[in-house]
Amino acid sequence: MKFSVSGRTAATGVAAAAVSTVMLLTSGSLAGAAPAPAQAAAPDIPVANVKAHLAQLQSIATANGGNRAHGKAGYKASLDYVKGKLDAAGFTTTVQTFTSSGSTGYNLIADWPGGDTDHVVMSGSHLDSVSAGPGINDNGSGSAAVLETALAVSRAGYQPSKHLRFAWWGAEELGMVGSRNYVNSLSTADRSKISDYLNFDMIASPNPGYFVYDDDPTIEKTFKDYFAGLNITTEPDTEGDGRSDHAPFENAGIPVGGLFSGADYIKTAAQKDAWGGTSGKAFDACYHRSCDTSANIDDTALDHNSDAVAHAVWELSS
Ligand code: DTR
Ligand code: CA
Ligand code: ZN
Ligand code: ZN
Repeated sequence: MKFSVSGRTAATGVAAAAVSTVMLLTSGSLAGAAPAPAQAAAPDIPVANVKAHLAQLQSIATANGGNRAHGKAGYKASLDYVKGKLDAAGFTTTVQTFTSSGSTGYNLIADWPGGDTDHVVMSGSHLDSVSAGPGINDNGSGSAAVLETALAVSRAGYQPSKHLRFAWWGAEELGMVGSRNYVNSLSTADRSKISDYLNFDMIASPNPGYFVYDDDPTIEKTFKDYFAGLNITTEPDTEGDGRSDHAPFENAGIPVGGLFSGADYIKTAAQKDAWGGTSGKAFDACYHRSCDTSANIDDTALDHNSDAVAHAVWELSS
């Protein structure tokens, strides 16, 4: 695995010992106000901002053969878009490369300077789509929510006690390839420094459910308490066990959690009573299809889940 730091490729030898290669603090002014105290509550995440990122990802797919899949131009263009926003906001970004199915894959890692690097709260989402379509819900929604949360950290000048790291994974659709490469590239010591890994993969399904990963109990409670405060019922995400980028972290013994709004499973009558929408229909009928476009998004679910991402990041890192 190679590491490219802010456009320069730091050709390294064996990846295993190189995970903490030189990370060049990127230029770019911090847009935030005076640093926010660690215990401050998370800000509201403007859903309009999240939707603007989704519009950009849709445009990128449209301009690149209709998808943002691993090994295609649309994926790298998506990564360049996200990286540009983060570099401008003062993050230290690193692009990790790997090879899968004969093509180069890319992970984007963004570290927010400050905080105790022996205790890292990490949030991630896969940025790739399937080749059948633009992947706006799967998983532009998670990628855009994590991006806007990172930008909110910058705007707030947030300085939590723990270190914040954000990631956008390549080649999840090929079997969590990018995230597995990242975890495998970490030394045992660096793995042990990640106190929480939060995963967001499909969080704006058009017929949404509100599912919370039932893996680490502290992370699960953080999300469940947040939604309880909104009087929104949640259910444990049992569908997704082992099916997204939290799996390599969990297999390495790292506490994981996350949110999910549903895929091709069918919403029951009881779930319709709790969440609205349509029973007897899939949570996302465009899952892995060409119709997973900007029109395939429920704005309310996107808003609530984006705010929940920020809440958990603030809560777990303070
Ligand atoms: N977002 C899916 C992986 C996934 C996560 N949770 C579930 C539940 C049911 C089906 C699939 C999934 C993907 O990237 O393919
Ligand atoms: Ca919001
Ligand atoms: Zn998928
Ligand atoms: Zn996905």
